[in-house]
Amino acid sequence: MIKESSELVLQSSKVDETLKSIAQKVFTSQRILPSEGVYLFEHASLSYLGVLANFVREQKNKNFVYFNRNFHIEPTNICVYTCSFCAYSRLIKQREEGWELSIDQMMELIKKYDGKEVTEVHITGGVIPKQDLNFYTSLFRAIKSHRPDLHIKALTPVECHYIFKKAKVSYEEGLRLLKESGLDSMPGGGAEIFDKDIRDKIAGGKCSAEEWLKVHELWHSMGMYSNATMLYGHIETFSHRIDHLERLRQLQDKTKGFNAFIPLKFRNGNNEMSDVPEVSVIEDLRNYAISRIYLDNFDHIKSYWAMIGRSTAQLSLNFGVDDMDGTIDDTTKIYSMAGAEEQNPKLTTQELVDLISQVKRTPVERDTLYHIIKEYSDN
Ligand code: V47
Ligand code: SF4
Repeated sequence: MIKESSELVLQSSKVDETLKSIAQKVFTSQRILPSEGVYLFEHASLSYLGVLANFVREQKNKNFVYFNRNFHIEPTNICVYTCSFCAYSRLIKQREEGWELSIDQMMELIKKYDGKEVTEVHITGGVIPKQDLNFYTSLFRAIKSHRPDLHIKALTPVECHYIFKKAKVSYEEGLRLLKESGLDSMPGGGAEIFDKDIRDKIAGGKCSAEEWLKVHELWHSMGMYSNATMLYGHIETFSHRIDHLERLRQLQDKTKGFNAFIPLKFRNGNNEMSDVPEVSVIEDLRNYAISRIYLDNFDHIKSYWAMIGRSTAQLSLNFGVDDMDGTIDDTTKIYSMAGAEEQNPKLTTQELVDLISQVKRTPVERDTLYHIIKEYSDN
């Protein structure tokens, strides 16, 4: 009889005892320790990680791979911060390449989708004084009064921290005002890497790890949901990655408010870290797999195809990933400016369905909160 891959993994004589004991934990749904997470990064082969991550993915999401119909609005690409990995931050010196959208201009973008089946607008970008708390509450009200069904996923703790401080309101009060004006959920950006030394080096000046986590915790305590990200593959070590995942896992234990975790591969185009080489696709897949294994309390791991490219995103579906983000419709510039393969990120629903079907998974269109809109079972 052909053996299950999980049995083969446990019986293989070529695999060391620590890896076998980690596999035993994963196959019996026990949580792995931070030291075991680091061990996986240092010692496990890609195929070994694939078997473990696939097991966890299947337990949580069966054969489903999710996507949604969304578009982005980036209100500005000018920023008071100067994160060294960001292709936007250089623009403060070169303002002629910058844009600053008014509420009316953003409403024009929203109106372009009138009559189209999109379910989510993702709004995030640089941070500038003009786009303050009042600006965002007015924007969200305008969107909701034009199109109440459109889910607004907007603003990271980086933007919240800045606009709340400027408006002299507490995090609690600021989040309450955003929720009242129509904010539905929060994207995962701005997390970068939580370790203080590395964060100070690459993203110094913006909100701290503790502040990022606090904003999400308070948002969750209001019954609201959000995502989490990790920027990897630059100057961090494997221990820094596990430290990041551990802090997310602890907060998720407390609140259960995170929907998805999205690893973001550092891209080195047009930024101050262009001398730092990008990691390989193998490393991307290993990182997806270990994230899936480690974050046992996150339902979804997303590969953001606009940043990683559609081929790697498709491959990642064999390494723990169950979500491919959305159609995007060529509405985001932050990755194309940083050198990502996808210079005009746009996929039709059919193209997403095909990418997912090709790896023999069931494509499922979802809304932002993972309610199923349509299952494409015939593909
Ligand atoms: O916080 C900026 C990252 C993030 C680079 O929640 C870079 O569904 C790599 O968070 N190389 C913003 N990454 C995007 C983001 C996101 C994207 C898609 C979906 C969701 C979601 C969230 O982009 C920033 C930063 O970590 N970033 N520059 C770069 N050169
Ligand atoms: Fe500004 Fe965000 Fe870029 Fe940092 S990553 S410079 S906060 S836009």
